[in-house]
Amino acid sequence: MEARSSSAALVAAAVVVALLALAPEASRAERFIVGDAARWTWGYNYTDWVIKKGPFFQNDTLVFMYDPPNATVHAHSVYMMRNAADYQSCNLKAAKLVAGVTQGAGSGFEFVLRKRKPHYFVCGERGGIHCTMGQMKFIVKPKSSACRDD
Ligand SMILES: [Cu+2]
Repeated sequence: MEARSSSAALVAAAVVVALLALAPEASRAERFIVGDAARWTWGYNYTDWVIKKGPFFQNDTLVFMYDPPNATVHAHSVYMMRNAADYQSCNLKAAKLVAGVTQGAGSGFEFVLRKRKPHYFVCGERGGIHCTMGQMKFIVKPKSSACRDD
């Protein structure tokens, strides 16, 4: 009886140690609402937002929040540009749809930064006008999660 309960305690202790070992990795990834209170909208400077919020690390999550189109709200979306040139010129021809006009509703659309490459995010609405005139564009290049020690 005594031996059984102490081995159960050992197992419990081992589980706690295993969970503690996992916890830092999980809790270190951060979650960002793109634009904070402004959310994903026309006319906000997301390039400044990235400078203010960065650096970003691998496995951080970006949350894009925007209302679905209705009588009073313009549609927004999220596209990823293939390269810096397309990003600069807001050329959507080769862009990849990340989140459609209804996907930013509710708790928003979550994008996990899994790769350590530049991510060129833009809004693809109105043929690129939200990107050019509306400043709905930003670049994030996540650093290795191993570098997160601040
Ligand atoms: Cu837009």
